[in-house]
Amino acid sequence: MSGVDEATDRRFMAAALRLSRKHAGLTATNPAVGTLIVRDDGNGPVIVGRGVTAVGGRPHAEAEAMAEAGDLARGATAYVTLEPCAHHGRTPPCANALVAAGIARVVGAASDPDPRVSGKGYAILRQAGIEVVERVLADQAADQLAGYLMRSVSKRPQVTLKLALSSDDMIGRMGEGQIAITGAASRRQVHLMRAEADAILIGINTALADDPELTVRLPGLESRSPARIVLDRLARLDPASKLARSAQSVPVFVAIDAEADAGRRGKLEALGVKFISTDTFEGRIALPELLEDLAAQGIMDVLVEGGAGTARAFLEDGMVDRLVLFQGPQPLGAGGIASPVSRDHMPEGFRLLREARFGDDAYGEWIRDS
Ligand code: AOF
Ligand code: ZN
Repeated sequence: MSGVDEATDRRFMAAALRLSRKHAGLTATNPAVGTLIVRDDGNGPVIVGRGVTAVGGRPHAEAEAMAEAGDLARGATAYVTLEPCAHHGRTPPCANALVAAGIARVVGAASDPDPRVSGKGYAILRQAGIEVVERVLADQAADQLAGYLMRSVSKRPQVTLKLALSSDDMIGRMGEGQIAITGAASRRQVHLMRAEADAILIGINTALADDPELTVRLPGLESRSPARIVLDRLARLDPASKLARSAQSVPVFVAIDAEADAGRRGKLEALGVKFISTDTFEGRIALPELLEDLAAQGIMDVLVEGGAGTARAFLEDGMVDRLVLFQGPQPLGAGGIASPVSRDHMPEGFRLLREARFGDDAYGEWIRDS
């Protein structure tokens, strides 16, 4: 398939990137990768193998795709969203497996910063005489793999801060708990974001005021709820809360410090709640250290869902990488809690990545230029 035009390569890479999202949020500690094996026997290109990184991270995407392609892999092109691995981990290196299967051409999107792989994966392929094209839809791949790349390079997860704003840039009303600001279409989108994250994080004030469940409640995706983390220095989470009561089915981690009361801890522990011991600084959990800890456990993508205090803490510490705003059409007016950010008040260094509409709500996504 030499001499394939660039548009065809981009088309199949786009398909491989879409495919890779299938297991986003399910592959930690590994990145969610996609692979397509495509061959052209004279009648145009045909997909003969599809693979995504398996749930739990192994087998890798390439192995899954080649298993489907079988002998049809010989002479075919492999589209890989991440440089194929070069190391003997718990599975043999994908680069060697591609060579052994007789793949003729490999088209890659993102390079792998993992020092065991970086550059070596592509080198193995080239040494075996395989034609390699790198960086096809590289920006799109870097966007999708942002959490993995962030963890590999900066040793912390990517933090996405999501806020729902009223038309007058408020995020709620004092003492009123959960109130509807955005509509059903936005809600579904938020649940999809949850499904693709490794963890959802909130502050104890939101946990006490709203009693949220923070699970994925989309038909067919109910099993995709990620772990839930509460910043709760003193272990004040109510044992009768939805979070604590559902800890057996979806993990709940409470980030505490040394002052947390042993009795409170015991009650939560009996319900299956787990604890993360953290350092505090001026009465606040040290976020950089907590994030480092989460990264060390393999977490790549953290979705911060509020409230105002937690959002502000992450922003002030410079720990927000991606900002997502859902803005409803109605004002909240007097008594509203002002959002720490809005369309017109973006923290410095953020640029608009995409905009959309969900029902009556406006959606905007900004990322920090590193
Ligand atoms: C691939 N294809 O689908 C993924 C890759 O612990 P291991 O042995 O599974 O290796 C983990 C590393 O493999 C991870 O850090 C990253 O470099 C790569 N992930 N590689 O060829 C895949 N998920
Ligand atoms: Zn691999």
